[in-house]
Amino acid sequence: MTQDIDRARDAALEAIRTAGSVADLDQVVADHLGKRGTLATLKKGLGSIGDPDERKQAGASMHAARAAVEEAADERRASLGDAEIDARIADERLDLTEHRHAGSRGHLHIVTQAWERLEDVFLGLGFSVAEGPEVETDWHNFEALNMGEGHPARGEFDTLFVDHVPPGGSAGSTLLRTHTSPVQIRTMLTQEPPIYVVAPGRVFRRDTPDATHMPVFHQIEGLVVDRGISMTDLAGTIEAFTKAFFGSGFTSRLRPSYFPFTEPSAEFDIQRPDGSWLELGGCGMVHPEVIRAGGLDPEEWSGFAFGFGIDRMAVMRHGVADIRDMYVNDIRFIEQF
Ligand code: FA5
Repeated sequence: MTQDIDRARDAALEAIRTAGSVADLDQVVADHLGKRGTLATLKKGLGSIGDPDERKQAGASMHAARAAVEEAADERRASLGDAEIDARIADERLDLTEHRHAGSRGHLHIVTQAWERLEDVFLGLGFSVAEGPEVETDWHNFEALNMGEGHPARGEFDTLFVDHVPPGGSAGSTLLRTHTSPVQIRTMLTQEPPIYVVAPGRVFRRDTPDATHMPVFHQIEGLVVDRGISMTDLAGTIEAFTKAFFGSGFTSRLRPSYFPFTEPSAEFDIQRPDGSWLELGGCGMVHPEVIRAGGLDPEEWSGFAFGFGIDRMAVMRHGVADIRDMYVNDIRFIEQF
């Protein structure tokens, strides 16, 4: 009997050792220790051993065998469990590190790239870069640009005002610039003509974000003031820019429009190689009143100005469907450009 018990124990121990999973092990335990298992069946036979000493010895062997099998099963379960948990963790592991390229140094944002390329193209056409503040006075942003108080065109710019009253000024006279056009005034007031400048920068409007609008966006302004400047110079500059920036397959056109600070005024569109037209921005001959506000004599000096949205331009160049995509900072979007 004792030999049978030892054999059953060894068989159980071997099966435990080779069990490949916790489920296998459960089956092995059931087969050997369970109610109908090998050891249980032998245990039932203990009562039929006639000799008390032999029965006692067989009982002790049975006890030791079950203890050995249980202990071995517990150990194996622990190590199989650890291995399975490790395997499951490895299997279910999510790569939360979005930045996958070790050593990648990143790059400039799509709008910054467009901004810098625009500067490069205009520098190549002989322009220099001018700047102005983002927090502006009502005078530079509107008044000097021929939009006096109550001018209906002011309503087209949903203006964000700054809670600041300058010395000698009045409430509501400080604002976030609604366009880059005030840089025209600042440049004329500080530079002697001839003036050939572009002024890229951030502008602000109380616009609700949608596929083509942001409340904070970017424009680039162009201003030329010289002697004998005409609308032809404006059209020629726009055309040279269009070809340099978009490629030789692109062309441009001017359409009559209205801005208080230019006369005549135009919208300019570009034509893509597929023949479709896209509106890019506004332009025109600088209004004599604006030349005067810049401290210059409109009898002596004439000029043209233009302004367009850098964000819209980046959207067009890269075929981005929604302008907001450029500002949610999803690395999967940003990485593409
Ligand atoms: C102006 O801001 C004029 N200052 C442009 C100008 C300059 C005309 C010099 C004449 C001479 P407008 O409001 O149309 O014009 O804006 C110019 C461009 O800015 C638009 O064509 C568009 O490309 C861009 N833009 C306007 N609003 C938004 C917005 N909310 N989000 C993104 N881009 C915008």
